Amino acid sequence: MKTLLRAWALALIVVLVFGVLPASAGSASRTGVLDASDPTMPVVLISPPNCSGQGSFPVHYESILFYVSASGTYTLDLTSTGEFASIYLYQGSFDPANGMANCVAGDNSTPKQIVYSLSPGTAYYAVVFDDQFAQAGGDYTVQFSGPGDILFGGPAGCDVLLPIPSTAVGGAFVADAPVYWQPGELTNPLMTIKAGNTARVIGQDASGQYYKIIWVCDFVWVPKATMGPNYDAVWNGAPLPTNVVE
Ligand SMILES: [Ca+2]
Repeated sequence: MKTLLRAWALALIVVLVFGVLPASAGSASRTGVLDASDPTMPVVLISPPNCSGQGSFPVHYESILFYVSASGTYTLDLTSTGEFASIYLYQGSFDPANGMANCVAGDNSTPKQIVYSLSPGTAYYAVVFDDQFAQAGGDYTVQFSGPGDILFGGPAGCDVLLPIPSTAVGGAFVADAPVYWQPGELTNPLMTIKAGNTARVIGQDASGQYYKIIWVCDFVWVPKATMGPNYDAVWNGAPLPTNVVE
């Protein structure tokens, strides 16, 4: 697993630092298994191609975080054991308890396919769920294709694999944040984190102008003015760290 994460991280670095596109330009696929070990969310009802409302029936799901390297129309094709699974697309962030928020597309018809216009610098979540009452699960494959590269940010929650200092505090983006590899060194092509997302804040730089945060399984920097406290139930508006880190 760690090797896979490193490979993804390396692909991101190659693209962002060197502007080089991976060999698999324009298409990529992810496979998975939905079963009782997966988390559940209240089902979001679908009127293809839209999400139409969140119900209460708990369904097992897996979320696939991905980015694209070029603007344009992308296609997500879902195949699964006996067509047991259906798919949602979330833009910017994904909160399973608040499933209508940011749900920009969904399909439960056959074939299961989402066609949507995507942009670089935005996080997308392809959420595959068990669309059967029995919740018996099965195997699935999502095939991604489009004009740019598809970059996987790793499984949701991969930040737990990074060494997180005990002083880290959850913060929330109050404005769209340009991402820096180092203080003063913008990512190129520019990566932007949209207002409303949340991230762990590690500390600030010596100049006091940037926060160091964890984002997509890596440490990056954002302008301090783009972040504020996270007022959720976990962080409850805790002040962001003022310690200087490198
Ligand atoms: Ca699973």
